[in-house]
Amino acid sequence: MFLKLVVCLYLACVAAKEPQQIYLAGTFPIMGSEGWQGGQACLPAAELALEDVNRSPHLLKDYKLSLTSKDDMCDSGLGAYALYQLIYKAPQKVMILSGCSTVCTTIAEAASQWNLVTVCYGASSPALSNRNRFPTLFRTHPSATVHNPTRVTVFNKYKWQRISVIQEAEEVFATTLDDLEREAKAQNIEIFNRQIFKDDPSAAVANLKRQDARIIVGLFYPKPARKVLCEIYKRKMFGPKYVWFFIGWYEDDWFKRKSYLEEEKIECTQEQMIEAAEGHFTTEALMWNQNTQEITASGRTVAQFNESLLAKLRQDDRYASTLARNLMPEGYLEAPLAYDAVWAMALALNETARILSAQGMSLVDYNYDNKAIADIMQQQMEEVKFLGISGSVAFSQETGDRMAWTKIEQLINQKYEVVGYYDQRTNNLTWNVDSEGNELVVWAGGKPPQDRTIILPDLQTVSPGLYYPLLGISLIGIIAALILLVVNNKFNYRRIIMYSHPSCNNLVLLGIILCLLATIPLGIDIQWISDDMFPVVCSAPKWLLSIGFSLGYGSMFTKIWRVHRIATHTKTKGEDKIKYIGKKPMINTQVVPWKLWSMVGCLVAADILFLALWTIIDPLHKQIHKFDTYDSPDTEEDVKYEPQVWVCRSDYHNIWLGLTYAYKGLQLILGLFLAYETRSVKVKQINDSRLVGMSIYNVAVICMITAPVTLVISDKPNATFAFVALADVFCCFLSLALVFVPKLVFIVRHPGHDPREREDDDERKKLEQEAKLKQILKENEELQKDIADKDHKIELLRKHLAMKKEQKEKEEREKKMLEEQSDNNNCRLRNVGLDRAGEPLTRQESLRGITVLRGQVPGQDTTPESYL
Ligand code: ABU
Repeated sequence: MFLKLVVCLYLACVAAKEPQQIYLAGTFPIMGSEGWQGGQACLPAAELALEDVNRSPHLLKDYKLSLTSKDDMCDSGLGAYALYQLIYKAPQKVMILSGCSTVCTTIAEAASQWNLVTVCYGASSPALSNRNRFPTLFRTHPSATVHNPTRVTVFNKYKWQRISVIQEAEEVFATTLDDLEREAKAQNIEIFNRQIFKDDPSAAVANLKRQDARIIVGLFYPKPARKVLCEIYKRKMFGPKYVWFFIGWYEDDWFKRKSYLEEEKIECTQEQMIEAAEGHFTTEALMWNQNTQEITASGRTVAQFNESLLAKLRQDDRYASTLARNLMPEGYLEAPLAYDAVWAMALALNETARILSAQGMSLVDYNYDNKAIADIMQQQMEEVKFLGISGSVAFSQETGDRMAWTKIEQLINQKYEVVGYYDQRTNNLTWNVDSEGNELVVWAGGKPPQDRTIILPDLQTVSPGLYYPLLGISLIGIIAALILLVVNNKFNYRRIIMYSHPSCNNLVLLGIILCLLATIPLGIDIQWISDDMFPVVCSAPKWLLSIGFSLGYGSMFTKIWRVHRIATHTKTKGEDKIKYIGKKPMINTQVVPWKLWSMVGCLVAADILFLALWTIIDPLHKQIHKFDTYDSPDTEEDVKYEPQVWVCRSDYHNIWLGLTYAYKGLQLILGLFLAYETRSVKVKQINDSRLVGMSIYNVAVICMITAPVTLVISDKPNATFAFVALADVFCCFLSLALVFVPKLVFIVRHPGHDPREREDDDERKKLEQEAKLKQILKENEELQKDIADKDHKIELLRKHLAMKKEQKEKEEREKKMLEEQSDNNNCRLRNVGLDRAGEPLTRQESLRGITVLRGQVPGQDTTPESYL
């Protein structure tokens, strides 16, 4: 009996022993205006947990767990201040409970210095998963990164590949987006636009619009979210073309509660906010155990917890009125996390107390310098595992994070409807459907929007209405040139062709054909050309026009050059080669064909060399020039058209072009000069030089206008083609008309009889007669000389005779005198003899008037002569 009494007294004594007070320090964001003010519902939930812990017979039975709390307003500065107050002010705190990410980051980093375990119920920042920086931190709130796999899975579901992001400048959101970027990249989804803002999101939203953002993830606290939504409304970034993803833990009426809109001076009306918010998606980690009837570790079901929480909230005047309208205070969603955070701390402390008790210590022995007890607490926290109001609670040793389900909601008719769930552990997206198997998601445009405006290339090619007529004209020109080529060779025996240097004209025609052929690749529809063939087709006009120009213009240039050479040469050295037809001078000289050919050959060779060097060193390739987009005429389709021009360019295109223009320009200018200089010169062997000169004028002027203009309009295929092809066709046709058509017309008009050819015969006869006359005159001259010689001789003879006669007469006179003196009879004999003969004396006269008297002296054989 006595023994029974002693035992009873002992038991009564023990029972009467007061439980030891241990304290938790807590910060709750309640009255702030920025960030998350989830303490409003989380503080009552934590208090509820404390009540349940203290009531529980299995937990901390020798202790009473109390909470000393302060409002940190989700402000890191205030949070730090609250921490120091709570730590430095008695009583001793064993653990810290904290809320939003901003404050949790500050507190958890500092608390480890006091060997304090921190548990955060409302911090989602992925930055908090860094065990090195936050070694004593645990949190019941899932990391915001749990939303990212969910988001990426939804992006994949709707084949959205180009995502934009707008975030408030807070570490929690920055780190969440870093993680989203990693997740997206792993799935080949591009986060192509990331906008950050601090207070005013207008510029950031404007940038999103400007950059054609369509699928946009917004990460911000509720207050900036309202500002963003108003900007969305102002910029009309809602409706069928846009999809917005917001954070899911905002209050259900965050976008339309009048008091918020008024307090925060939101520049949009409630109706506008509702209109802009309609259809947006939210992702949210499941913070409430979905089985509301399941009994949790605390002995409560989720439903009972909810009931008790609401009852507690209703006792608070601040929330009573809104609760009456079924509007929950901020943090209601996270309330189970706060409850489970306290419960987890209690469990860890309970185990720590058990361990300490075995070592003859208790929790009250803990102080900020007691690392040993702190380590036990830390270890026990890591091992906590229980079924909480928020679901299964356990902490990852590496990060202290929770794994959780996420739900996807859409605002349909101002109400959040759960449209799907995502299980991070199994990577499984469950998309809710109605009884007919249709997805619950509602699309404003009847179908999921595109992730970008579809920009369709509008390839600007030469319009067929322009191409085909010019192609037809070019082909006619080619046929005409071929006919003229035949005529030029078939009738090359005719003077009009023979003296026009037909072989040179053949080269002109060949050049014209090449130039006209260039029209084909110049305006061909390049979209049908394969990439391999593109450089060939795009460089073909350059080759054809260059070589064609060198052949055609080069031949004409060479002719004019020769005419100029002959003219200048004749002036200085060969006046005799100039003939006058009427008053016009005509140079008649030999034109050696090889000189013409070699010059044209040099020009063509230079061209081929230049083009070959261009092609080898810096080949032409496709370059796409894009222009400002324009809207599709069909407003229903989300399409814009982007005009594009495919051009043929080298890397150093302008240098090559400059060299080409310089070289060809020189030819053109020189051609012009020579044509002008030889405008009135006629060379018989180049009878068409003046027509060629006229052709050179035309070609030179047209080319000089066309070349610079094409540089300016090179991005306009129709204009460029029209300009180049017309100039090409015009030059070719003009050359044909000036140089060849007159010959053809002449031959047609004079099929067998060429008046100019008769002129030729007459001229030949005249020349022959002239030569004969010359010969006769020469002979005459020689004869004259002969006669003069002979006259001279006659004169000499006459004088000689006269002298002889005189001498003879003198001798006779002397003889007669002698005879008369000696013998008078002998003197008479002579006269008698002559008379007797009776023969008459013959009298003869020479051409020169000399009279010769001849007679026979009787008895003598000699016939004396007498000259008178
Ligand atoms: N669910 C509230 C999260 C608040 C924060 O991370 O700051």
